[in-house]
Amino acid sequence: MNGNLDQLSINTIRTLAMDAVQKANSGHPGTPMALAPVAYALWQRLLRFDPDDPIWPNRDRFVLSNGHASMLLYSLLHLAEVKAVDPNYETLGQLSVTLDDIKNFRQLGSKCPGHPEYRITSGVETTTGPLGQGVGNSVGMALGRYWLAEYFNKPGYELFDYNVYAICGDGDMMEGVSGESASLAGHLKLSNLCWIYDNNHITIEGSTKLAFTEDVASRFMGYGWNVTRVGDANDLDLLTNALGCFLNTHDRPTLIIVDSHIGYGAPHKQDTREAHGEPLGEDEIRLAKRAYGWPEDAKFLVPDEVRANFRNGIGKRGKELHAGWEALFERYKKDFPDRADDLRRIQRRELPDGWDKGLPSFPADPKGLASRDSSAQVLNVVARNVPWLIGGAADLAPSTKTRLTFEGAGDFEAGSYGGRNLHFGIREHAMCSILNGLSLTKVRPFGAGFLIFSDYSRPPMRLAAIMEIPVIYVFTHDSIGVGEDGPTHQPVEQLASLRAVPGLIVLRPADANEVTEAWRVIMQLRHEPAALVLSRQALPTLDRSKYASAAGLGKGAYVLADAQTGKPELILMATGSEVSLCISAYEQLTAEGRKVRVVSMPSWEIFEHQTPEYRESVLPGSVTRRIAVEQASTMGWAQYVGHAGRVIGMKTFGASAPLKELLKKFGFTPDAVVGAAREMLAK
Ligand SMILES: Cc1ncc(C[n+]2csc(CCOP(=O)(O)OP(=O)(O)O)c2C)c(N)n1
Ligand SMILES: [Mg+2]
Repeated sequence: MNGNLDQLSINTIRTLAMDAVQKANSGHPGTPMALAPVAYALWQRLLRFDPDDPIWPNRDRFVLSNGHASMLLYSLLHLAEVKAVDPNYETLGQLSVTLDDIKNFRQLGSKCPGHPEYRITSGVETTTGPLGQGVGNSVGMALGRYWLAEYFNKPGYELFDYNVYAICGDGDMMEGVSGESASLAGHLKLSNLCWIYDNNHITIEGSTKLAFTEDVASRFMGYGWNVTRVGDANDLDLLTNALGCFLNTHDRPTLIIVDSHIGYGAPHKQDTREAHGEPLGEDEIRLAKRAYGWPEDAKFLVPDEVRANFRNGIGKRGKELHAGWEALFERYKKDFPDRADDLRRIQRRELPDGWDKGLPSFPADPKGLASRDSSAQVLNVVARNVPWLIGGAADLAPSTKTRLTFEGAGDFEAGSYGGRNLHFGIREHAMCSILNGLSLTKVRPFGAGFLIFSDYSRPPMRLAAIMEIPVIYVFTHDSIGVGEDGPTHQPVEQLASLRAVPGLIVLRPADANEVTEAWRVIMQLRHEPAALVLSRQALPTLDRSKYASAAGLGKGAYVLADAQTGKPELILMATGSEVSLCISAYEQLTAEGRKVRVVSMPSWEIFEHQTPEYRESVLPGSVTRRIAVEQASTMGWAQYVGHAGRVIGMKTFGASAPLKELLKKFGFTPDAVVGAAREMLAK
């Protein structure tokens, strides 16, 4: 009888997906139909997940990297009766995904948006849809478990031993980020990681013969993975054996290649590209239901015994495992109260007490230091105070100065997973995708590289912003200040493009003390990713007894220097290295009797969060003579300088030359700024 119950449950997943896509008149029915048995075997027989508490810290993670197959996940969340969690991490008792949500698939307000979205739907571990990201995230989640285990587990207290499962398709396999991530996962021997590859030979344009004929198994064996095959996606026992093989592999990640038939059971659409992304049509649905032995005219049918089946399967197992873990944690709390408190804070994205103690303040110094160097000092203090701040660079730690150098910081390596310095290799895309996975694991991750190569990281950065997770990016070598490396390494349009990402906080501090304040702001973010943009070259440390305190950075922009008396005639505004340039121009103009204000503007986004009154006090509407100075694309500055204003920025790529010559060539000298100001004042 159980065989029938399995089949009935699998067909419930299939028909819910078919019906939801048909009703929405858009979506992807074929892959949920094909993968229903795969996901069912995993969820019912193996997954350690408590539907009553989908954020239990040691739950197994399930990632649907082929996010277009979202109805597969929504059906599972509904049938397993996963409960909703509110933003305060409280479970609400109600279902995360109701049958009505499924009936409103892809409609405004439904918990079932087109692609799975973390934060919208409890039980969705990460937002997927951009192919390759989910599997990239899964590496971060797996890596995160190793780190958490080193930090929290004690003899007799195996608090963290969860596994990470990711289902992926041909598209995920083709995207480079999956290769980067898999390479690193193999190198690190993350044996808690299992990818299940839906080898259906179909993508949007048709057969994979068009563009994808590589030997995936060989490739993954080359990465150091354990590779196994399931020749029939409908064979639950084969699937269970393959998953067992994963569980018994302790020295490497596992790839299970599953041969499946997209649109399984639909007589005219199975194995076709049409099954990928179009509703099947009422007639075809009826025929597929007939093939499943399903009532042909029933819609959104969930037999009672199927609900009971999930309750007795994943529901019962998850509840027991979770209860066992909670009992263990109760004892842990008594034996290791500090660590237990750390875990509570991590889960709520809270900082430890004293997280900001010892933050450096820097004395005035006309020569100064590069903001990457001041950041190195601040980061090392913060990281000592916040044990779960971990990260690394894409092979650029010596250049980005992001290495944690204090005693005990250590390196995260295969077989030695307690270190806090990660080594991503030259894989910017995977790095940021992995950072998302780490952040979803709730440790506080940072990743570093050259600002120019933020372009290689944009897809996961964008997803961090969509998911509202506080990933930290440290981007150095932020302008033509790079000098001799030339235009390939000199960012121009990167600042504007990062500022264009909704929710991403971009900070470009002007000197060492602004760097300290920037880290103070970044560490307190709980729902926004932040990009800290730093210079390679030295920046003068401004004399804060003469100019305003760097604490103004907390408001995004602040009046750094002002007219000696009365209202300013002109405002100079800048970020980063150009702030001290504006200060030089200010001193000269002030000596000439001009009334000038300098506004340091390290973060547009934070400034935009301030009250209209504060913004008006910094940039009064009545002062229309305004000049912005930034070694970057001028795009976006018009909103601050207005019609009468001017922007001194980059209109072309840079060039390879010593910095001094570049500054002259591109007009970033005190004389050029003073000249522009005089011209404007003469009008
Ligand atoms: C990065 C990215 N590029 C393109 C797309 C558009 N897209 C969505 S699904 C898909 C085909 C995916 O094929 P496969 O992974 O084999 O999925 P299947 O049809 O087998 O479910 C494409 C190109 C996307 N979602 N993400
Ligand atoms: Mg495919």
